[in-house]
Amino acid sequence: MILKAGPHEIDLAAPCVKGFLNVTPDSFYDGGRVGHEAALAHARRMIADGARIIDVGGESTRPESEPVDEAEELRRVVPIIETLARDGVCVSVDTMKPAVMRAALDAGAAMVNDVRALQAPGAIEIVAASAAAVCLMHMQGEPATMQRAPAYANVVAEVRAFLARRAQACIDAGIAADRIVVDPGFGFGKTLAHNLALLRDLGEIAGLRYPLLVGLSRKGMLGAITGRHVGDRLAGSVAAVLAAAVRGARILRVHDVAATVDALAVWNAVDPWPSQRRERWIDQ
Ligand code: 9MG
Repeated sequence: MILKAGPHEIDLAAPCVKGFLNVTPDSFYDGGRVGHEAALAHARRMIADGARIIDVGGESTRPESEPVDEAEELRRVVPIIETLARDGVCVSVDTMKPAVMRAALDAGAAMVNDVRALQAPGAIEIVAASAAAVCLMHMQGEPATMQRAPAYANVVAEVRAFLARRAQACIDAGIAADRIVVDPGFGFGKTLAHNLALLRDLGEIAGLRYPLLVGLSRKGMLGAITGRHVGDRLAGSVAAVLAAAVRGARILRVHDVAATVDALAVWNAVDPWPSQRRERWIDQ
């Protein structure tokens, strides 16, 4: 399975890691050189640790987060994307805004990570007019309110059907299937029970046959299971990544690149991809 992302061809025969860089005030952003250099240093560290893709985001999508205006988001992400893309890094832009997608693609981004799955007017056309890959994520509701009362009749079936519809909309708009990635959106309008059902039955989503991306890193569901604060969720995150990988996840979006790459390498050495066992998970 090869993912085409601009000039990059990413071999997903074994799962790979997408490290993320939040250029937001609570992380690297200070509006000046210091923040810029620190963000670049962190991205380069993640690449050295084995990340295949760097996801750059300038607006938080955490529950209850406040929106950021377009000009500010552009100021945060474009200079970082330009520098990393010039260095040959496969850069993804994490944004919900079509204008930010367009500017990021012009700056060299090779992938768009959209928690709204390109549903904003104009978004799908912008990606279709480029050679970039896209990650289509499922979210119920809006970041500001999505965790207040999430509800589904059958979470796995509903998420799967949504992702199938959005992938088909992309294909209809001219985005080739080998540029499409799908993601169930852990924590985006989901209770712990919903998240666990999705993780348990992730093979259903992998069965769509698009590369499956999963973001579980240090999320609230791991805090709910372990009782640990976000800073102490590394072991839980690595365990969750392995549970996802064994069920067919091909791209793992994480904070902790080195630990995740090592865990995947050990697992892959024991149970090389694609194994008969994993194909069975997906076909179930
Ligand atoms: C931006 N963002 C936060 N969590 C995410 C997840 O699980 N997947 C994707 N694609 N993006 C996410």
